[in-house]
Parts: sequence; structure tokens; C-alpha cells
Amino acid sequence: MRKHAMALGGAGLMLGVSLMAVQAQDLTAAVPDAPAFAAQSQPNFVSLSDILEYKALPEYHEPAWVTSKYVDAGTLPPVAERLPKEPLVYKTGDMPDGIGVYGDTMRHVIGGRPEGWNYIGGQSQGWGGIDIGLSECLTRTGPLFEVKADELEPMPNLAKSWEWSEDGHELTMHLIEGAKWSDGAPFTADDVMFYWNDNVLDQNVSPLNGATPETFGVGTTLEALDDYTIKWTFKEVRPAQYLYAMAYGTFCPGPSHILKPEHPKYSSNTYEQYKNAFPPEYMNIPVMGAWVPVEYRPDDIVVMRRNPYYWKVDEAGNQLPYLNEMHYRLSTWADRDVQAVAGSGDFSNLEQAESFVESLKRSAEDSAPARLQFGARTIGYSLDFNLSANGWGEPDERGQAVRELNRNLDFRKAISIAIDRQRLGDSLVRGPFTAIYPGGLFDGTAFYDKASTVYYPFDLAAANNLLDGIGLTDTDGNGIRNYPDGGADVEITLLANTEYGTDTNLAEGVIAMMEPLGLRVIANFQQGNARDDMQQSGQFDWHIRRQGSEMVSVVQGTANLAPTGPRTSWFHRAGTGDVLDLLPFEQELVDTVNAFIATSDNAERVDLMKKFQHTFTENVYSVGLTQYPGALIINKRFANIPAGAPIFMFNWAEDNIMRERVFVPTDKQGNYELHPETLPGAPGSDGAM
Ligand code: BQZ
Repeated sequence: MRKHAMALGGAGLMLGVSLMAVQAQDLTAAVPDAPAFAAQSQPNFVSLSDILEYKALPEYHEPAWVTSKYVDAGTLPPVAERLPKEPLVYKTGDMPDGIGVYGDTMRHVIGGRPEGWNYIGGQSQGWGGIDIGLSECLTRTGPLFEVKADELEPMPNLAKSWEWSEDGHELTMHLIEGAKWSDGAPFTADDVMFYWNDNVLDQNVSPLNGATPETFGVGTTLEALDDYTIKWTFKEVRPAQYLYAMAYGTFCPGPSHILKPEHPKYSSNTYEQYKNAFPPEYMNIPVMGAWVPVEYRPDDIVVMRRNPYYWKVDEAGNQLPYLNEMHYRLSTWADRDVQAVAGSGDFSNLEQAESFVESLKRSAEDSAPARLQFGARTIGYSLDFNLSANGWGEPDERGQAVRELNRNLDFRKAISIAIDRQRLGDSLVRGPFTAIYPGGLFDGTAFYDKASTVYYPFDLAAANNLLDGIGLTDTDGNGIRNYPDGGADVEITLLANTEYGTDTNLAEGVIAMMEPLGLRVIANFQQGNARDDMQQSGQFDWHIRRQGSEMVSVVQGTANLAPTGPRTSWFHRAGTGDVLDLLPFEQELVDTVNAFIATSDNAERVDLMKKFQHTFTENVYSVGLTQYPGALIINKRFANIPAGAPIFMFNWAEDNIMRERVFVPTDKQGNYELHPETLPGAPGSDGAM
């Protein structure tokens, strides 16, 4: 007899009076209002056409030393030849401090560690703005925080324009013509098709940030019509929603002229060898981004130098970026906040509530080197249940029993109402920052509807009754509930990321709050990359997770809102035979999300998201914990930082602030460049040229 037997059949019989009473009792309450938070800065809302255009300009410019040391020396073609036919031109009107000047460095501090440069092959570059700076994508969404809500649509980027066919099933996209990778090789549809055919469609490859074929719609196809034209064909009619998925992190092509020769389809490499073909020590990997890695010192620093072929300019024809160098000091996320407020670092997303008070105190002084810019409450955490009972993550018998518990609504409700969210939030930071987060879409987002949000407030007694009701009682008297019929103790592992104090503090809070419930929850704390791998391969019972952009914007990462495909959900992916064992309400969520993707009628989209929010929160799809605002910490010497830029919405601030047009006025420039007046070298060569 299986000691972890939880077949609901048996338990069903155990439906005691207490359960009926609890089930009859309405456990819900109105969602408490979030504390007022006045410090939030507001964007200057504009139209997309106010930000950029693609246009050939009469003349182009570059830093004087590039001309004198490289062009005049004949080791680099003139700037006009390095730029595309019609570069992307940033409009001065949208640049808070106007046309900039060349020079200086932005000194990032990050908590991740680069695994290598093969982003589309699934390697992390250490996060913290490295991959966001290296990888350019078909469309762009980070800066959309400043676009008028009724004009919201993804920005053009590598795809400079597109049009739909009459019947709405085909989308023809025009790529920027004549743009080059940072080593001078042409960027063409070949790079797009290599990403699609040999990385997204190839099940042996898991691109970083999780692109799967279903991210772009079940049955969608993509083909190249010529070097600069690609055509999508969708089953749905005009699913404009997928244009958001063509932005960061799911459609950012890599340099096929470098990667393809290493792919198993075109070499004798294994898939592991392909993924690891470009280790962190490999310098000058070709990129479409504004800076190229030229130096890497393990556990110390990654240094990047300006990309001489970068395909964006300002209205005066100055080739961007303005900043010559980027540093990424390899440290911790908490140290990023400390160094930014101290002035030894230049940038931070203040995202860990525990650091708020100290950062606010330090930056309040007139002499403070950095300023804080708080945004909306777009940082939120949930407790996720692994809902796969058909093999995702190959659970052992103990794990399988937990999956079956997770799939029981009364069990999920019990966990939710045993969590005192107010106390959890206060344990991170006191004051008007944290708000109770019931789960689902975030309060304060365009599609959020309070009336559609089902909230189960803290009620330990009712929680215990619910668990009694499903037959989990402490039969061996050791204080831990047992599975029915004298089964084993209920033991649950809780996955959390050690790179953030907030993640482990919340996890410890949850573990402590499960004790009075008689559940033994065991911490499984893992470093970032290991945590990401465990989450993606389903090796967890429960998981503390910082919410993705889908809960903030809905339109970014929409496919992650529900298991719309075998590998799109954060906590329910396909098991054996690539089959998803969806619960009935999950099917409702999938249908609602697919209907949202398939319509561009805004009123209908609003209604669909009300339905989504109600089904999600009523069924405790995941347990919301806390929600709070983040703050951008930026050194005061930097100019062109957009007002109201949130640290996280459609993307992180490293994208939102458009770093390529950030500059430091000459009189404020620091002397931080480690490799002044140098440019990246040939791919794989040591250091700068
Ligand atoms: C921001 C971000 C830029 C990933 C990462 C990291 C990974 C996750 C998440 C954030 C870091 C910073 O977040 O915390 O402030 O700089 O990099 O990419 O948490 O472990 O997998 O989703 O974005």
C-alpha cells in the first residue's frame, strides 16, 4: 500500500462535518486597498511616432577618436558605410535632455554569473542588463511605459515595419536593411530563420527566456521571402498580440554566421556542445546591441566597448551609443543597491524591499551621488504549486503525492488562508510599500479589476479545518499531518532563489506559517541559474517566484498566463508523452487567454481579463504573497533618463531607459573607462582592438 496515498477517492469519503461547514462558510473578503504611495514618479506620455523613425540622414558622426584611430587608419570603414540604409533615428523631442555627447561609462553591478554568450542556445549572461544590452529583438516593448495607453503597440526595432494580409492570417515584416553585426557581417533574414528553425522549433534547444513554438501561436509558421522580408502565417485572425512576443526575451536572433557552424544539424557537435560553444572567456561575440564584451574576469567583471556598427543614431546623425563602455561587476543583487547609492556603481533596480529604508535614507542627503525614482507596484511575489501529476520533473512517490495535493482546491485554499500576507509584507519592510497581493493580475495594471478578484483573507482555523476535511490528520502524533490511512508525514519542498534576500525571506515566512498547519515544508534554496533550471524542468513541489511581466502588463508574456502550450506555464508543463494534464478551470484559463490573443477588440479584451482574474483567484491558481513598488537608482551624472521609468513593466529598466541614448554631460564625465579609445576586436580574439 503506497504510504503517500492521497487518491482523492479515499479522502473523499473522509469528508467530515468540519469540511462541509468550512466549504459552506464564505472564506472570501473584499480585496484590501493598497496603502497610498505618493512617491511614485509619472512618465510623460507620448505617441510611438514621437520616439523614433527610420530615415537616411544627410550626414553621420562618430567619436573623433574612432575616425582618427580606426577609419583614417583604414581598419574600419567610414561611419556612413557602417550604418544601414535607413538607421533607426531617435527623435530629440522625446529625449529629456536632448542630443547627447560621447564619453564615459555606465558601471553596473549584477548578482548573476555569465554561463556563456549563446543566448538563443539557452545560456544566461548573468542578467542585470547584460543580455538586454547584447540582444536586439524584432520588436521592442520596454519603453512602452511612456506610450499613451490607447496607442499602445510594440515598437519597431530589427523589424522596422509590417503589414497584415487582407484575411489577417499573414504578417509580412520588413527587417532593417543593411544593418550589420558588430563584426561587420550583414544582419539578414538568415539570422531570423536560424533562430526560428534551429532553436525555437528544435525541441533539443531551450532558448533563454523560454521561447517555444506556442509562444507565437499553435501551428504558426515563419518563412523568409528575401534577405530583408519575413512572413508569419497564423491560425488566428490578426493576432497582433504576438508582436509583443517578438520583443525581448523571446525573439532576439543570434549571429547565425558564428552559431550555425556549431549547431548539431550542421556539425558533429552534441546539443550540449552547441549550447556551451561560446564560454564567457570567448571575447568579442558579434552582437546587434550597442556594446560588445571585450574583457571577462571570473567573479570580478565583464567589460564591454561600444559597437562600431551600431545601427541607431540621433537626429544630428551621431551614431549611438553615447557611452563608450559598460561595466558589469560580478557581485550580488543586494550589493548593486549599496554600490549605486554609494556612488561606486551607477545603476540599480531597487527591487528588494529589505533595502528600501537604507537606500532612501542615503539618497535623501544633498551630497548623495544617486537619485531614486520610484515607480508603480510592479514587483510582486507568489507561491506556485507544481500542478503536473503526469510526470513533469519526474517526481518520486513523495513528490507525486504532493502534486496530487496541489491539484486539490481545498488544499490550495488552506495554504492561501494560512498565510498572513500583512505580516509577510511587514517582515520585509514597514511603511506604505508592500500591499496584500491576492494573486493574479496586479492591482494598478490596465486590465486589473478589483471586483473580479477573489481574495481569501488570513484564517488559520479555517485552514486547519480544510486540511482536516480532506483527510490529512496527524495520525502518528508528531505534529505533522499524515496522508490518509496511516500514511507518511506530509513533506513539501519549497524552491527559492538564494540570489535575493527577498525570495528566501518570503520562503522562510511561508515555511514558518505552515507549521501551525501541521505541514513540514523543507527549504530548497538554489542559486539563480540552478533555480531557473529546476523551475523550467519541473523539479519542485512549491516555488517562491517573482512575477513576470504578464501579471503587470498582460500584453507582454501573455502566453505565460496559462498553459497555452506544453512549455509556456511557470508551474504546469507537459509530462510524459508531452501531454498537459489540465484541471477543468485551467482549461477555462487557457481558452480565455487564447481568446484574448485572438481579438483586438479592447472592450472584449477587458472582459476576458475580468474572467481570467476571477477564475485564477477563485481557484487559487497560485498564492499571491506581497506586491510593492520598485525604484530606479541612477547616478546623478547621467542625462536622458526618462521620467517615471519603472524598474519593471514590459521589461526591466535596463531596456526601459534606452541606455543607448543615455549620456553624461562633458563637465560631469568620470574617468572610469578601462579601455579608452578602443573598439571590439575580431570574434574570439582577445580583448579590444
Ligand atoms: C534586472 C534583470 C535584467 C530573470 C533576472 C534574474 C534571473 C531571472 C530575471 C533585475 C535580474 C535583476 O533579474 O534582478 O533587476 O536587472 O536581471 O535581466 O532574477 O534569475 O531568471 O527572469 O529577469
